[in-house]
Amino acid sequence: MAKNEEIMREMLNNFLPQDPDQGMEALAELDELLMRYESAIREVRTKLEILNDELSLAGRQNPITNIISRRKKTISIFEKLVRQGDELSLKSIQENLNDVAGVRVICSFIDDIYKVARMLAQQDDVTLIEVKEYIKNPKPNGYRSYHMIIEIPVFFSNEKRPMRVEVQIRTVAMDFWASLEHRMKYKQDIENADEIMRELRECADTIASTDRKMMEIRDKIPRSDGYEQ
Ligand code: 0O2
Repeated sequence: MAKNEEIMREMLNNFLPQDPDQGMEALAELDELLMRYESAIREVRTKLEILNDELSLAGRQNPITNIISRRKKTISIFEKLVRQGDELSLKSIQENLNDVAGVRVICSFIDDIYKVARMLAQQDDVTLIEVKEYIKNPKPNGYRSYHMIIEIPVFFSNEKRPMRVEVQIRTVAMDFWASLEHRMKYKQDIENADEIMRELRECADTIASTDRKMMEIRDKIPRSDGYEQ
């Protein structure tokens, strides 16, 4: 049996009640919860798309170049709960995991990141739960990104549910770096790992100074549409 399947079986055994009827009910409830996270992702995407459209209608450059989203896979949800030493239950998923729903926003310039973050956080149905500022305080490996955990109400047929979404905002260059660096996470016995990490760290610094330089250059080029930067 494949390792993932084995882990999944073990986790489901712990998660599901022994009684088959109750087990089916628990699975249906898990499906429903996951559907709710997917709905929350759609809401956050729509908010971001509207902000971007509005800014582009006003004749200014779009702050957002791309939006990517994902709902964490069921096995990764269970694995993370086990890793954190948390109970395997629906309540535990909602209380202990902030990243079941994830939205990644890619911007052209560093100041766009803060603009988008501010605009999103100030909407009155958005509650800002946590910010991780990895741009001003990069991780030791060079990782840069602005992370927000937000809570938004999602309306279903019979209730309004607050749902948490992790929003990661970064520049195109930061995203390029993070995608390559992410490969290191799944390579345990890679040759020259120290050397690769040192090179990645150097690239992260180069990217950070290029991102800053690009803003400076942008500000020197007059806009042709008469709008301010
Ligand atoms: P994956 O595979 O992308 O889903 P928490 O989520 O709060 O329990 P943590 O690590 O404190 O855990 O949260 P943090 O620092 O906000 O990181 C959350 C996500 O940011 C990660 O999710 C990655 O997507 C991204 N990230 C954080 N640090 C790095 C890094 O050093 N390199 C890269 N490439 N991405 C990073 P996951 O679930 O760890 O990974």
